[in-house]
Amino acid sequence: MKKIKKIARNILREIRKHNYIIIFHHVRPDGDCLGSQHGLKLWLQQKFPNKKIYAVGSNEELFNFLNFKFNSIPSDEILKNSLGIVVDANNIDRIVCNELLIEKKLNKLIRIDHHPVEDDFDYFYRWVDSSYCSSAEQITHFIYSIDNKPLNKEIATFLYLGIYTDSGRFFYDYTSSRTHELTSWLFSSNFDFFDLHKKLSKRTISELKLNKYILENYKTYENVIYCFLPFEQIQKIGINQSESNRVDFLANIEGYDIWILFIENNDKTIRARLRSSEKDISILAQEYGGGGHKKASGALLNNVEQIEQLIKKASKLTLK
Ligand SMILES: [Mn+2]
Repeated sequence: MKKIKKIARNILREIRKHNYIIIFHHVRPDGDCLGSQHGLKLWLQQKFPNKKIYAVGSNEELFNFLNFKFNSIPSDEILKNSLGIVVDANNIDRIVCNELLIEKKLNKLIRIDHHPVEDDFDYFYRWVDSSYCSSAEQITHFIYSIDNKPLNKEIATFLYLGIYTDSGRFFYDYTSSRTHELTSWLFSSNFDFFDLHKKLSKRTISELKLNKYILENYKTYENVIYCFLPFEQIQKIGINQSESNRVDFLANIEGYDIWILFIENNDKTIRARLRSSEKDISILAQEYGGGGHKKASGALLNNVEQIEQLIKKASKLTLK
């Protein structure tokens, strides 16, 4: 508790100094970066009604049933005087609206992230801690350490979205007693978690078709199970790129502790979604221009030939 108080003090000090705060999310958004961004935005707006809090970017149609309110890009004058907060992201090319950071230069920039990855930007302050299941858990902890009375329902919903989705519904091993304690506190706001669960569980016919394709076309190599999803298939099934990201269809098959989905892009490059139940696949992902968590990483391949190469390397990974 002592540590979080210190971190919160450091972040709060910078927030207090700035009248404008701009919160950024990462490319190909997910529940965690969006939930963190909008939960933090609404809380800051409530706590500091005289400040102007901006959420920049887009939810790209994701979780449209939630009321994401994005702001347009503020003027150069405002940008110059503002504090930027990057949530759930590290490298500059992973941040949406990064041109604001590269060209315009905000006054100061803070990174709040649970990815154990070094970044390549001149952050004024970093709170990077991979013991958190999600950035939303960090934001929740930050808020709780400042003010632990029940949140308003909308803020609780956003933060819970991030925790629930990034922890794999409290499945992954970085789900901790702290995760549950903070979630318990979120529940005290009486937000409608059941309604959210139902909406998050909805599946479409396109997803069913995608599942069918994967079930019919998966391959195995030693302990690796994988599937290649050609771009023309994605189009045929009628799903967008982010919906096609369903590596979980290959998860937890006995005898296969690594599962990978390869998704071909329009330009023939291939996004690889790597998962593992035991081994650290993040280093392999880094070799292929990606990274992420030990057991959940992403990479970008230049061509189909690299698939076989990556699979062979994956099969040789050992427990460390
Ligand atoms: Mn995350």
